[in-house]
Amino acid sequence: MPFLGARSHARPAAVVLGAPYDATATHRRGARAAPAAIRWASDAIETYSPLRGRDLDDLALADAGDVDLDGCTPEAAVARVRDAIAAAPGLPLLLGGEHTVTAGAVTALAARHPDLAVIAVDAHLDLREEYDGHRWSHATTLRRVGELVGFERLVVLGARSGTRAEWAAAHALAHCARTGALPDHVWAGLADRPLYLSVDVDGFDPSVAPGTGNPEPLGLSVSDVVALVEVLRRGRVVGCDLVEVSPPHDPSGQTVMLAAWLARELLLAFCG
Ligand SMILES: [Mn+2]
Repeated sequence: MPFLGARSHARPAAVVLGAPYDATATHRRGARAAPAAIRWASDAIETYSPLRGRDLDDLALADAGDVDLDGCTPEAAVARVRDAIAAAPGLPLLLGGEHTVTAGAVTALAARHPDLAVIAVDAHLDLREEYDGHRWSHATTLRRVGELVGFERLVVLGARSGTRAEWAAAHALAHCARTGALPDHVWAGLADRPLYLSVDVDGFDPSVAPGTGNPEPLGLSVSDVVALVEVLRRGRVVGCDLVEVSPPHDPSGQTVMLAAWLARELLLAFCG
């Protein structure tokens, strides 16, 4: 079942791509079920966004299905996502899967846009050098992303969990804050660059998005993230993702519904 409003197009302007992978999740697995669950939930919402005054039916939106990540090591999963994103025409929206898959998308887009900057919404800093013996892991993703694009081109919003060493490393970032706001001087350094937005759903408060592997109190509201999207759409977003939704930990379905809604909003905000 494709994402809401997606059809086959000769030249799609935006492409939804699933990355059902959760092999490095240590605490609670389940994110591999998210792409299918989010597509299913998208069928229950409208194609029209009153916030944007736009309709998904106005976009040439395609759904390229899922990247086959069965049995992949984290390195292989990142490489397969990289290749799938590199081959995707138009603006990619990657539906994780655990946060590890973001590194694949950023690798592909940084090759196409050498001055790419990355804005991550995440409760966790994900700046560990390695985790459980793995360099590629949900807990090291933003370290790998920073190595790819430069830590001075990486912003983390909603950040409120990390080791002492990660918080020390966060000083090298362009910006890192528990809130979702982008200060003017930070935005000034990003506004002219191609941008990638990675939304780890645990950046939201657990009261808003309980269905995730590692929920953390004191998170962002939906309005916070909508306000961030409103700022970013004034720039040039060339790709985005939504990761770490875990349907088995989402008993009411509210996190999956939020994810489907947010996916629609991201497509309508960033697809020209
Ligand atoms: Mn996280």
